[in-house]
Amino acid sequence: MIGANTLQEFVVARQAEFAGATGDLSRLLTDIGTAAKMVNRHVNRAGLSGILGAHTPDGNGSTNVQGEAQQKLDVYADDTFHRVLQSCLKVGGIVSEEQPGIMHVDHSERGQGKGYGKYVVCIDPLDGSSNIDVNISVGTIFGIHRRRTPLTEPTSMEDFLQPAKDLVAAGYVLYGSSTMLVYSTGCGVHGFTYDPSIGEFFLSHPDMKFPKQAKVYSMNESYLDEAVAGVKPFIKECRKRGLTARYTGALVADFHRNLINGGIYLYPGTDEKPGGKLRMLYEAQPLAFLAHQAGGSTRCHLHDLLYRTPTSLHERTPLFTGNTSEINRLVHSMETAVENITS
Ligand code: P6P
Repeated sequence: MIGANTLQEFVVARQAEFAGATGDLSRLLTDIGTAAKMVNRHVNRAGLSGILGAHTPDGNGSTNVQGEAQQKLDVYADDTFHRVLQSCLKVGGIVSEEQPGIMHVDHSERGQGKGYGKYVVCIDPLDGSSNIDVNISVGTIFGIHRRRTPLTEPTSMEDFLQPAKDLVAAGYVLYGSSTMLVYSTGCGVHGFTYDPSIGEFFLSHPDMKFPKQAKVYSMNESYLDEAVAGVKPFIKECRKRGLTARYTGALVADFHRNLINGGIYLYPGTDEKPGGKLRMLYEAQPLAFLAHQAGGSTRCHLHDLLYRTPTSLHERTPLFTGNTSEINRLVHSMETAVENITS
């Protein structure tokens, strides 16, 4: 892609490869890049700009729809992405980890043309926010679906409750030692590194693929004993095979490292929480889409997560994602464990 070095240049240049592309998705992806720059500025100076710590609107803490304590940066990131996406004529509705329901975006209210945009966005504005106060990486995860309902109507559940295989685009922003935006529109996975001195994302990782060999497994091993059958023997086998354990408490950071170095991320269901912790719409599904595009695989226990249709906006799911060879080993271990239990 000669000359397409910035995110905007690259997105527009690749748009030409889609027959009938109108530029709407390119505009939406560019707007997400803009919101990421705004959030990045605050994440990088959180300690200086009084934006660390819990969100206390009335002197008390606040919790999101998940019942999780909200950090100030959670609220800032959610507000920022909402504000930018709301002004994008291509967006008809938004579902966010930080909001209970669908946020409809009616452009006719602001005299900006008729009705609602043709895309919906599912977003975790700031994933791993408990890492903020201790200066460890955090991230944003997003998925974009084409609406299924008429654009003259407000967005509805069926616009959002779609399988990951039907995503139009997905990606993440990693606010780490450097800030990166990684996305796919179904034609490979491409990574861009932010240069704050210029205020642009530059193409740094074209066509990202999982390496053939995995080096890492990522799991909070305090849950190992209660994990679904087959996970524990798999982890023991990983250790024997010399895989290194790395777990940051931020899904985006663990996924990104495993995409570059080769690895598998596991957040299984347990006896107490069979549905696991992570959310389908704005954590598991976008990463499943990216993993597939990068030659990897994703399972929610034994099922291929790409084909699972969510039944609610904040549905949780067990999540195993990474190198296909590791996913296949894990699935074999879980199937064997089930056979042993039932035989
Ligand atoms: P635990 C962050 O809250 C998150 O959603 C993921 O980013 C992360 O991988 C996981 O939960 C951490 O959960 O239970 O290990 O603290």
